[in-house]
Amino acid sequence: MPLGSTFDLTSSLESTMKLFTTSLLAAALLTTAGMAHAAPNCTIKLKGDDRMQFDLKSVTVSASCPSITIELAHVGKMPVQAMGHNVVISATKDLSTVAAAGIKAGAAAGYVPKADARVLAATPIIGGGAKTSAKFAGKRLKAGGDYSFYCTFPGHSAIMKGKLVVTK
Ligand SMILES: [Cu+2]
Repeated sequence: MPLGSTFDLTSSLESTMKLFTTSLLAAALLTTAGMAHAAPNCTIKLKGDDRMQFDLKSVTVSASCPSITIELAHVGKMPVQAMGHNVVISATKDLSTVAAAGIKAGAAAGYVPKADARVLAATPIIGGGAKTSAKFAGKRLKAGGDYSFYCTFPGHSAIMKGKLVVTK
């Protein structure tokens, strides 16, 4: 049927145009997402609670940040002696040895080994209701490296830990 084929041709042209428009839209969206992604995150914001938990399992920061700020809020009520929390950053491979060295360093040292090159950053230990922070240079991290954040209060690092993803 000649009439039918004409109709089909128009219809297929229309769908080609629609597809083209959709592709353009998708490309524009991808570009926007790409730009948003490029804005570097220079803050590690974590909450610790009385259940020995951090609120995040993964945080992404950029190695290009001149300074990265760790912000820790203890949203629990328990005292620092019973449920103290801090945030320590190291290569993931050093997590267990740094945590062990922290326990050895003791409460007076905030459970962080002093002058230890494996420790890339560490906040003080805080109890329920308190907040603390620490800063370190982004250049201490390598994009694509395998890093972790964790709490070195005795017994906490097995659960209170997460992945620090580092972008360029
Ligand atoms: Cu802790």
